[in-house]
Amino acid sequence: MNEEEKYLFDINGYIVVRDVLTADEITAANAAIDQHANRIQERGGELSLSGGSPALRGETGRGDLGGALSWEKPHCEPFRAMLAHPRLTPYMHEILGQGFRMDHNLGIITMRKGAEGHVLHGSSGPGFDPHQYYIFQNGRMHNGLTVVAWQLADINPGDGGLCVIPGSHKGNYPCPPALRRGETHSDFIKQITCKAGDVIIFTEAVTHGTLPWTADRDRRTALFRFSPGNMAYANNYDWPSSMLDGLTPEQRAVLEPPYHLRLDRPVLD
Ligand SMILES: O=C(O)CCC(=O)C(=O)O
Repeated sequence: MNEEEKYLFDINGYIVVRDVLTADEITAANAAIDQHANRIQERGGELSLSGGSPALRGETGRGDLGGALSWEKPHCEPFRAMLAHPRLTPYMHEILGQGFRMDHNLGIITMRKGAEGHVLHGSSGPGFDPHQYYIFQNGRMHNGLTVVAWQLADINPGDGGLCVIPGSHKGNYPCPPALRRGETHSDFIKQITCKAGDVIIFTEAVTHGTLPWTADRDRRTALFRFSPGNMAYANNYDWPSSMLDGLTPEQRAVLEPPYHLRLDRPVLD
């Protein structure tokens, strides 16, 4: 992570790393999703994410697809390769520190044309959230829960998808409810555009959400959440053997439970 990227992450709370996946890798990941498309669960009713906001309303819910790290070979492989990807590891070391770990299991987000958005949320002020934070101390940043979102389809201006209020990870006042619902000051809400193969990394402290999906092509994002190696947000890190079997030592290192580096925690090169 170079000085320019550190600067951008520090002021915005997110960064886009371009062209991480090759065309073949994108094709393989999408083929794996196609193969399991009958397991996509579209949110509706109480699981709706738009909070009744007219600005975020849609005709369908967001599609969620889990379990990809346990899928049969070759379909698990494109996603397992994202766990400890050599292009991403230097960013994770800078943002989360050595020994970083997967905190929440991988979730694939799909959105069809007309899918609703998601109310903005984030964990900056007024209180300090000891699991999801952004602080800068002793010449470097320290982050709690951090999202790594792999894009498997293009996201062009106006399509919708992930949006953030840049810089809000340093906010001290609560985000006003109407702003969280996308109903006021929408010029401060930035849609993050990218190409298939790009990766967006953002701190859970930055206020973020989802804009309704308007493109004919489906949105497809493989979303991981990572924490520093000493801590956990989620209450489960007893990963099933179907997920662990056949992993490389590097991929397995990222699935270690939380504990101190000093206790022989495996560290990626
Ligand atoms: O649409 C996105 O990428 C944001 C998802 C999100 O913030 C969440 O699921 O909590």
